Amino acid sequence: MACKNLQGETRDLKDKLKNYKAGSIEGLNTFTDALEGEMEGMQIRLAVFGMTGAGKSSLVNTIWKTLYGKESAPAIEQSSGAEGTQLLEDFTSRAGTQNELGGFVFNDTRGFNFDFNNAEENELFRVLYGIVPAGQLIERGEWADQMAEHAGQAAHRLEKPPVADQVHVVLWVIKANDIRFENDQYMHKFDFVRQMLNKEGVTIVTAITHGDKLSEDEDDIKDVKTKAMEVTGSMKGRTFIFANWLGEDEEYDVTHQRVVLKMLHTALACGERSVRSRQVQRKLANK
Ligand SMILES: Nc1nc2c(ncn2[C@@H]2O[C@H](COP(=O)(O)OP(=O)(O)OP(=O)(O)O)[C@@H](O)[C@H]2O)c(=O)[nH]1
Ligand SMILES: [Mg+2]
Repeated sequence: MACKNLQGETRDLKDKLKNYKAGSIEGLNTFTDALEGEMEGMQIRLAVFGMTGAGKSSLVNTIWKTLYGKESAPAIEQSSGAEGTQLLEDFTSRAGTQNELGGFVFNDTRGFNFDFNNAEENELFRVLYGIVPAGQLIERGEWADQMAEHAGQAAHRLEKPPVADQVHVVLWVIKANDIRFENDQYMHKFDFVRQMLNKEGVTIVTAITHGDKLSEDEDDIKDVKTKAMEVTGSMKGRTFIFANWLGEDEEYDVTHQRVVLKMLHTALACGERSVRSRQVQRKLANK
C-alpha cells in the first residue's frame, strides 16, 4: 500500500513538473505587481552552487533523467577526479508546446574550492545577478582576484539586470560523506553568503547528495541533515538527502525519485515567491 502511494505520488509530481510553467504553484493571480506580459515570459532561475565534486552537474542530470527519460542528461559530470564544470551552463526545462517557454532554467556552476575565497564569493554574486552570461568561462586566478579586490565585500551591490534574468532560488549541494562541510571556516564564510541571499529574498534549498555512501542508520542520516542545515540555514522542509542517478545506472530508485522531485517542487515554489517579492519591491521603489 505504502509502495503504491509512493509510486502514485511520484508519478503525479513528475506529471506536474514536466510541463511546469512559472507562477503555476503559487497561482498566476497572486503576482499582482507583475508588469504586463512579465509572467508569460518568466522562467524560474535556479542556481546550483557548492564545492567542487559535490554532485551539482549530476543533480541537474538526475532531474532531467527523472523528468524526461534516462537518455536525457545534459550536464557534464566529473570523471576520474578531474575538475568538471568550468563554464556557466544554462539548462532550460521543456515546455508543453513549441510556442511556450520552459518554466525553469538551471544554472550549473563551477564548484568552489575549500577555502572559498573572495574571488569565489564575488563570482557567486555575479552568477546570482545574471551578470555572467551562459556559456562563459567562470574564470579563476588573477583576473578573478582583481575583480574581487575591486568589488570587495560590495560584490552584492553590483548592478542588477531585470527580475527575470536574476537567479530566484539557490540549490546548495553538499556531499553527505564530505566531512569538510562541518569545518568552522566554511561555516563562517557561508554566514556572509547566507545573510546576503536572505536580504535579496533568495531562499537556499539544501541538496545533500551521495546518500548512498551513508549507513542506513536513521541517527546518522539525521545528524548529516542537521549539520547541513547549520551550514546553509535551510529549514528542515527545504533540506533533502538522496543519491544522484549516475551514468552507469539503468534504473533509479523510486524513493530517490520522490525526494528529487519534491526538492524541485519546493525550489520552484521558493523561486516563485522570490519573483513576487522582487516585483513588490520594484513597485515600492518606483513609487
Ligand atoms: N556515489 C555517488 N556518487 C555521486 C553522486 N553524485 C555525484 N557523484 C559522483 O561524484 C563525482 C562528481 O560529480 P559532479 O556532478 O561532476 O560534481 P560537480 O559538483 O558538478 O563538480 P564540479 O563541476 O567540478 O564542481 C562524479 O564522479 C559523480 O559520478 C551520488 O549521489 N552518489
Ligand atoms: Mg559540475
